[in-house]
Amino acid sequence: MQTGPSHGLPPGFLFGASTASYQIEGATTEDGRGPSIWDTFTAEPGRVVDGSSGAVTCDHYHRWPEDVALLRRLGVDGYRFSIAWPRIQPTGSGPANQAGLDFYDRLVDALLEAGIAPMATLYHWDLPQALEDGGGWLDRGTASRFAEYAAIMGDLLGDRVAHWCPVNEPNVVTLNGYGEGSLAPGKALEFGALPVAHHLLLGHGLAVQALRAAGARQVGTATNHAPVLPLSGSEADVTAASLFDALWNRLFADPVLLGRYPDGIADAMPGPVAEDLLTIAQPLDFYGLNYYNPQGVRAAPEGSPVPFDVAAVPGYPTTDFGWPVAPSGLTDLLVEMTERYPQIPPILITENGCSYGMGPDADGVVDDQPRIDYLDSHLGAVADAVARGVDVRGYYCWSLLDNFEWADGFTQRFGLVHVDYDTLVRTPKRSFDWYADVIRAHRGTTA
Ligand code: GCO
Repeated sequence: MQTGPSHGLPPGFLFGASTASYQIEGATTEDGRGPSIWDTFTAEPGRVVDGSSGAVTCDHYHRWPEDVALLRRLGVDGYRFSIAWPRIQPTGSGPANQAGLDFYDRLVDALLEAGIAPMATLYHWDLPQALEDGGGWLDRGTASRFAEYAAIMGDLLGDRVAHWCPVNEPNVVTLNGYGEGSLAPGKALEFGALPVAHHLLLGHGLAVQALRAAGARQVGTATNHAPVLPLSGSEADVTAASLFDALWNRLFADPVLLGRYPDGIADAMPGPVAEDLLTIAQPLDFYGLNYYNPQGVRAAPEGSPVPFDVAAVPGYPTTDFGWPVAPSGLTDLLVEMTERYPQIPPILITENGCSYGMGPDADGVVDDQPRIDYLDSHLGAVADAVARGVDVRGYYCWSLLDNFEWADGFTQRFGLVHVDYDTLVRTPKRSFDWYADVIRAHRGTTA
């Protein structure tokens, strides 16, 4: 594992940071924004551990110039943000809301003026509630509405956004949003959620086509992937891990990269699956993947709704979120993806980061050395994968700002910048300065 200023990463390697609309923007009822499934979900008692929501969060909607200035100071090559569909189409269809278009138009121009390449995610989970009322991702029509929304954004930003990620983590939406219900829209359909995966994948393919038709430059993905490890060598655990790997990883990567579902899955999918797979398997300019940690799996007790239980892989230090710190898992994942999908396009790490809760000390310094260690080791893991022949072109740290962490509310802090949610004061952490130094050193050594 290489550490040091530039970690031995290749010339032209992109360093970035990531955020998402519902997690940082706030202003959820402003300028014509319609309600999303996360506005509904967070209003339901018990859904979010601290009872919070993204109603205000970082107030990025009003403070975006300050946040762009932070990105400029950080010196990133790229910035990944997401567009709130309910700001663009308040009910998920129909004419675009001009105030919503204007917000992202200004943000993108400010990023370009700062020399930062915008990476736009079209769907980072904030589905317009009106579409959920009509079936949401269980309904095939939502994939068509998504393509219409993609065309609107492609027409507006296609010539200025450098990278497009249509759908963020379709596996998390499927399994956690519709399968077991811990995330919006909070449905616990178990295997009944499989049509959601198909419609998200179909929406991805249709959106790629719409973005390309609008002149988009580089289109890819942002799928959460993890090495899946059986928690014992028992046949039951190995079988359970193989099933979870198929559902968490292959259910989404196989159709996009191979044009087919894993064995036994296609028959469970709705509609003209073979025809849809031709749409889903649009050629991509990059494969974006989000990595946090390997996933441990054991067989579930007899009679459980699904035959696997997931649990943290033991034997690693953990973040404040309890997630294993396993940089070698990132190297393993990148090598495995390249072996499983020999035609995979260049890879971008569209998310990687960690939750550590320290705030400003008496001197106003946020000493988050564990985050520095985490980022250092994971950049080294990327360099190790590159040294083993994997074509990784960039790394986007999750996240620029502390922000609303979904069902965990404000209890987890992933930011390079600390946010005081009472005053909304931003305080760059030591990891912010460290990352800025890494980026400068890399440019210096590879200019
Ligand atoms: C995800 C989402 C992010 C999360 C981050 C930490 O990967 O779940 O893309 O929105 O906030 O990953 O959980």
